[in-house]
Amino acid sequence: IVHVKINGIPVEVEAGTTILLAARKAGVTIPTLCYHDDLKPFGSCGLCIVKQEGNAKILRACATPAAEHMSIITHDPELYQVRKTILEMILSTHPSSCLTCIRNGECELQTLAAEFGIREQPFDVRLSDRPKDTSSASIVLDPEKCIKCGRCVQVCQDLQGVFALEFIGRGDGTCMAPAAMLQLEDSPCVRCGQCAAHCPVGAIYEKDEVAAFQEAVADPEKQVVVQIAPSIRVGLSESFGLPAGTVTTGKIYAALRRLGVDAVHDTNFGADLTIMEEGSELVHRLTKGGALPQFTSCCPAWVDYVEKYYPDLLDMVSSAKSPMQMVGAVEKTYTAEKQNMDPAKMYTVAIMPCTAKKYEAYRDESMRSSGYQDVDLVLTTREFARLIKATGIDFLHLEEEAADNPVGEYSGAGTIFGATGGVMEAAVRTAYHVVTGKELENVEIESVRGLDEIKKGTVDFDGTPVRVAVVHGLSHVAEVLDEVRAARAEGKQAPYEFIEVMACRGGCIAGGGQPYGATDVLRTKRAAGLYSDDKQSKVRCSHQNESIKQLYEEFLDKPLSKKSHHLLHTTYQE
Ligand code: HC0
Ligand code: SF4
Repeated sequence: IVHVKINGIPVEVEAGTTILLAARKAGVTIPTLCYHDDLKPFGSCGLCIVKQEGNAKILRACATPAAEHMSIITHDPELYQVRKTILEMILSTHPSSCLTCIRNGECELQTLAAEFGIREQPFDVRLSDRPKDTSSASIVLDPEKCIKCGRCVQVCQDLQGVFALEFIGRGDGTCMAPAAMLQLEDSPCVRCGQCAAHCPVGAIYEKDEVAAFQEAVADPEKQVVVQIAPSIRVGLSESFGLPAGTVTTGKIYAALRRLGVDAVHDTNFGADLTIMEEGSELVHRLTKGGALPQFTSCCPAWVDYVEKYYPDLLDMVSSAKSPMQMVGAVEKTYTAEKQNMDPAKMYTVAIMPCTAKKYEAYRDESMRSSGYQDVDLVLTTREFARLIKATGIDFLHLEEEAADNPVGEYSGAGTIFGATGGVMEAAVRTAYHVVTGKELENVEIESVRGLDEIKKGTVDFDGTPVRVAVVHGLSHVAEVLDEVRAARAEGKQAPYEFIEVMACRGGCIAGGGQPYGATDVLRTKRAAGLYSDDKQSKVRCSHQNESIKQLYEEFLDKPLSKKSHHLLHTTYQE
């Protein structure tokens, strides 16, 4: 324990705590632009400078540990002036086009410029002339807006282990871009969008497709059918000022109807369906033979990663499509048939916490199994929030409504897909039943919950141990993949039967398209929202979802049937 004073306020912190975090504990906010709770201090912006009483040295609060009896001054007229000058210098290389920027109202630089009352530009303005990179289906890179804070590079390299982005050039000409100035689409980018979620300004952002949604709704020839991902119900609330973790499912359904859509569906139904297919696939591999361990396949950034970096393990990736793609395929076949809709006129939209889902919808591999593009459009949570606001919907006061069945019914297992470990927990609830014929007494599998990077456990299937692992944050997956690869090279099976991988830290609740500002505190609250929703559900296992049972009876026959394979399974690119 270390005792320090922040502007005279005594605080106690653990040894090694930075001055920045000690100040937070004292209720003092030190301005920063490059610092982010998820990342190692980088010290590039210089805004967090503070003074130590009795010492003329200026310290960077983000990177300096608080030492015993330190007395720190975080704010005084001189520090104010230095910070203001730093901001003015940053603004001299940043366009003032806030009104037309996607981050307008949500930009960390804009907020600081407002707080410091910057009214004029004392320095010559020098803007980058590098063009925007719009090559990716998921994200846009705008070098002109880049303030060179380095967050995106750290996210891409350290948090995700992808190395698509790096610092290029020196001095004034420095920018963040793929190596060799490749276009994003030609780089190793897996489109997870974590760079966009961590960018403090509008230099990297989701591809905005709100206009396509509005056009579809206005087109009398189109029947717009919308599904919402598990994490939307817990993420959107923050865009409307509600506390993190607030679940707003019923209001979201109501908002969609006000937006003029023709049917309201839920990806959670698809999550239940995925469990039926993926769980049966696991049981098939365990009992009839097949590559083990089996990996989950619902995260498109993870699929992209394994295709690019570990193609030799692709036979271990479940062939089940993601819930989003399953819902799209079911909507344009089963639902169309049942509700007398013309699939050619159906326009299927998915509201997702994820930028990679935009790319997944356009993948060639069997994503047109209905005969049409199964999912026509993907909007992120942030786009959806803008759309609701722009339509004048008073979201907070909407009466809750229900989704349209059958693709609106779901179990609690479907809901928890959005948090790391959720797919595994949902799969175990059902696989246990398939293998033993019994129901789990306690469906809550605590060992796979929480933010530990690699979670391992063994589940007892009536005497048969099933070894599972859960990984989130792509930089941690290599450790597990290397273990699996090494075992295979020796002709053995790595010590797991089933492995869940989610590219984003915390899972989809903190996806690249969710409201800004995710930290572990927020991730825990969002996950808690999903787990409490599950707890309140009457049906908690995918195989108990009546609409899923009906879908098999009326249409698919059984999991892994010929029709299921055609509509609900896919292949991968080596
Ligand atoms: Fe996810 Fe999904 S849980 S990937 O993390 O599996 O995006 O929320 O919609 O498809 O269900 C994202 C979230 C989904 C899918 C589901 C899965
Ligand atoms: Fe998208 Fe979820 Fe994967 Fe992140 S973890 S890339 S939000 S599917």
